[in-house]
Amino acid sequence: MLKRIDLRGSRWDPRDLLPRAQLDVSEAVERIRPVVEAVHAHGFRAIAEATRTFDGVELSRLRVPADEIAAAAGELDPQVRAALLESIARARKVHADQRRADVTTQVVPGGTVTERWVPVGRVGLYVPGGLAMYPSTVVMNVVPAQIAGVGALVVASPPQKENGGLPDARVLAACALLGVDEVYAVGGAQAVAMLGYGSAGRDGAAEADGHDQADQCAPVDVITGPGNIWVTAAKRLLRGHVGIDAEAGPTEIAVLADDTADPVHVAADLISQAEHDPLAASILVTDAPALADAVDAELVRQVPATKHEARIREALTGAQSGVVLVDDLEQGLQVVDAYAAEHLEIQTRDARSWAMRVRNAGAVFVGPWSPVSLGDYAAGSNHVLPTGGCARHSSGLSVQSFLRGIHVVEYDQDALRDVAPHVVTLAGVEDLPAHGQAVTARFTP
Ligand code: HSO
Ligand code: ZN
Repeated sequence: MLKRIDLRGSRWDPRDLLPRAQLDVSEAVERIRPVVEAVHAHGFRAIAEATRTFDGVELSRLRVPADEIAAAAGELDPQVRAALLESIARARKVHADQRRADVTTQVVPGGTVTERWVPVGRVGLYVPGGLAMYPSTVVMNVVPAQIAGVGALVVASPPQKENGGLPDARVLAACALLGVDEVYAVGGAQAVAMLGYGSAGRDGAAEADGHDQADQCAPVDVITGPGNIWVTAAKRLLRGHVGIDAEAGPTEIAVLADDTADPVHVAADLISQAEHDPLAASILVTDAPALADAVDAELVRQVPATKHEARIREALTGAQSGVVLVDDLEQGLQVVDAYAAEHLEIQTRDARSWAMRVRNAGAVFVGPWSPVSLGDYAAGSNHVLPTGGCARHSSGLSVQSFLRGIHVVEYDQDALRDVAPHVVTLAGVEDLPAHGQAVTARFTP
């Protein structure tokens, strides 16, 4: 079922052999620009208008009442509740250890630089409604923000006609379990614009429409969370005005395996991420041709039994998926490093030591008992990870994503006097003598 790429004995650059799906966001940016500008200008009036047009819902207010959020948690299936609570507890445990301490470096006697890690003031999390509705993603975004200590955390999610114009009940329940009580029933580009600019508007239209203080969404400093192409486009448009997380592309799994891997497991794992999206990439890199054959046979056996067979088949047979045959695991490591997968499984002898040599991957899953879907839900790790090769330069979502490092510089008179000649010299080299004078003025009577 998987296309085969044979790199044995070859000197080809493996990067040329694994195409990635491309999404054209720039065109979508032009389409949503008027919506974003209208929300900036008119606030609530424009949000309500866009919601009428795109969601077919008449919004009388934006904010979801607290009792509706509590009710959604109350009605949650007990098994789902227990699973979400376990996922939250494990994620909290891992993310709590990520919190960086402030560090003071004594540069010279009397001269220090302290790096303070300061949480972002207000964070907006966009949660999609409809098809790609993942309560687990609410957990993965909210937990690191809360542990970072952000001042406020608000959620925006599209109103659902079936839920009386409220966001999806499972989204509301996840918010309740996480202690998030500021939730807005707004979706799409208008939600991103509302998070970035607030709902008050600048021209009084919102006020004239009766949009009162209690219903207002104040602007946030950072927006995170997945979304469709319109949401992604709106985030791209607002980047700079607010902080934005990485753009999420179709999900990816690469498996580096040798002849000890179990083809049943490997096939199941390749299928698991293909289930997300017809554009998802599933890649097996192996030095064992017999394993490649066995995995393929397993795919042929397992795929017809899957619930989302059509999109799984499309993903597995797409240009972005395949088996790469390599001479040995050393070459395999080069291939997976060049690919820089969002998720990388190592199913080999001595898996841990191979895993520790990986340079580029969003997250690495080691050995036969650590499948990617464990990480998607309940390993404690974060599942918001860099896709499209961005693992070469970026990390997944973490506590760090919601902190800023501020350098606090404190020198005393002697420490400044000592270094003054060097400052003057460098200021001279850059033809900025006033910089040097700002130091020397302190020592000239
Ligand atoms: N594998 C997805 C996350 C996810 N899986 C959510 C299931 N629900 C991207 O890491
Ligand atoms: Zn997944």
